[in-house]
Amino acid sequence: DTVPVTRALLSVSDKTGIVDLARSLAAAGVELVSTGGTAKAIRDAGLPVKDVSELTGFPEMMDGRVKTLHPTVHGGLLAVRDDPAHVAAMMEHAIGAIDLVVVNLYPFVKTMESGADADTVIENIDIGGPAMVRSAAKNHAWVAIVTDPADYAVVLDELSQGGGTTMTTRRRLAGKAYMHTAMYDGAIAGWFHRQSGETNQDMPDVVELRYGENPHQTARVLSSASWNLPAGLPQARQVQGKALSYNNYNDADAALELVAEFRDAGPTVVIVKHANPCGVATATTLADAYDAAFACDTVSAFGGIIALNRSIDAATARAITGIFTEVVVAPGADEEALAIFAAKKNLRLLLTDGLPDSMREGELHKEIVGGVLVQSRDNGRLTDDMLRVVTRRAPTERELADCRFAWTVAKHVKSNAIVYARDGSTAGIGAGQMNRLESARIAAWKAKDAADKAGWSEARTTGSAVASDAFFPFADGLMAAVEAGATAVIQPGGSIRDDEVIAAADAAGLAMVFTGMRHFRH
Ligand code: 93A
Repeated sequence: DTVPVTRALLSVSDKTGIVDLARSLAAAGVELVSTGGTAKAIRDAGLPVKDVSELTGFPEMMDGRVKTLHPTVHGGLLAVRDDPAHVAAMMEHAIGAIDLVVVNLYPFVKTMESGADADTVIENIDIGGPAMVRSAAKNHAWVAIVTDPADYAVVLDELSQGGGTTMTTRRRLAGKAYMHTAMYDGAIAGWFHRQSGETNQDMPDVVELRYGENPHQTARVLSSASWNLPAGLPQARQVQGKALSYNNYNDADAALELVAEFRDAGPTVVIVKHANPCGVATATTLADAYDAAFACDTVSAFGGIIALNRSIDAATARAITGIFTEVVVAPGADEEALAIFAAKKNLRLLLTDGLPDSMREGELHKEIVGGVLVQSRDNGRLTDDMLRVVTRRAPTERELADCRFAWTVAKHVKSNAIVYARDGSTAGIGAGQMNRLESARIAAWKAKDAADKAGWSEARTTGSAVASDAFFPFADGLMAAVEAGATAVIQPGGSIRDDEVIAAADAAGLAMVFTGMRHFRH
């Protein structure tokens, strides 16, 4: 499967190493064919080279837009050399085979990043180059395609050893070639997407961040229209404040994802710290929702990340700026609100293009040693027919509404998650503990602490509904909720001790519903 190289076509924008390559190829007796600028570079070095226009019988024309787009070139690249019909066609039309193609493309990304005008950027969309790359890569059974100067040595090495390129190398180079054109088209698609003005025009596809989760880690954020992602933080318009850090992105995304669950609900505010919500509320006005969310945990809310499900008004902006907040994300803000935020120079304000669909398809990736774990997004949605009342007492309408609310929030809390809610507002959140009992206790303790700080006579867990992201393995976690004053429980069910847990709930007069679905988030 070694294919000798008799003729090579060289057409490169990045001319790094091309003359050396041409010299070695010429020395090995390879005939060189080349496009204008590349041919000149080779000729200037005193090496023999044939112009592609001599092959095609056409001059390079239309500012070089049409140089290699010709059957003589593509026939020479695509012909199956042991197919008699292909060989006959080559003979009939005087098409000579091309065994090696060295191409790299017009510098689209460099031109775009230099701030060039649209006409210049468009002129740097390579057409003939990718066509040759793809033709040669398709026909890698006969043709070697090199798109990276780093591979020149590999090809020369093989030529010097056995007089031809090996199938193993040609196959590898073909894969690399398609990746090259795919990335190239992805960058072009991204540029067009941004031109349409729907997104932040300043946002390149890759933004280097100062550091990662910790200062000794490197980080960047990628955004690409070609990945078919919904508009999120990378495309949001940042109105003010310093550039977002890695942790800002991570936390703000957690807040945005949670508030997106309330896209069609009343005014809703989410406050996030370290990727966990520390207060979530839905109310009649956005300012009331903020107050209720803030009241859930006034300590953690300091330096928090806030996401809102509708355009921010002045009253809400005033409330938010009452304490130090890192990031605010919302679909919009009115003039008065913008002016209020402007006085807080350090606050990063991001306006998104609406809210993402919380039920959209998508995959989550996590590196593990030796591989990558991939799962689909947690799009489990609670519907009425899933709810099963397991206690003697059924929840009241208000309890059921709070159960649903707490359940939605719990989906976005790291496991083990326990969320108390009352009247459309979280009352206490327990996150990330290694056992459920501790999460239940922490959530209740935090609710009590909030009540003490606010001077309320009782914690808001009194009369609340409590959601658990997975089943209570024992009755103890449930009893902690009873002690905190919860009157209704929503949980998946499915423990071998469900009977014990249900009996404990009945004994305490609780109403409990099973969902049959859990929301682990690790
Ligand atoms: O303008 S093109 O899209 N039309 C073509 O027919 C064509 N053929 C090669 N661009 C074309 N190329 C590109 O020209 C190659 O991909 C390479 O990047 C560049 C090399 O031009 P030169 O040899 O004149 O510097």
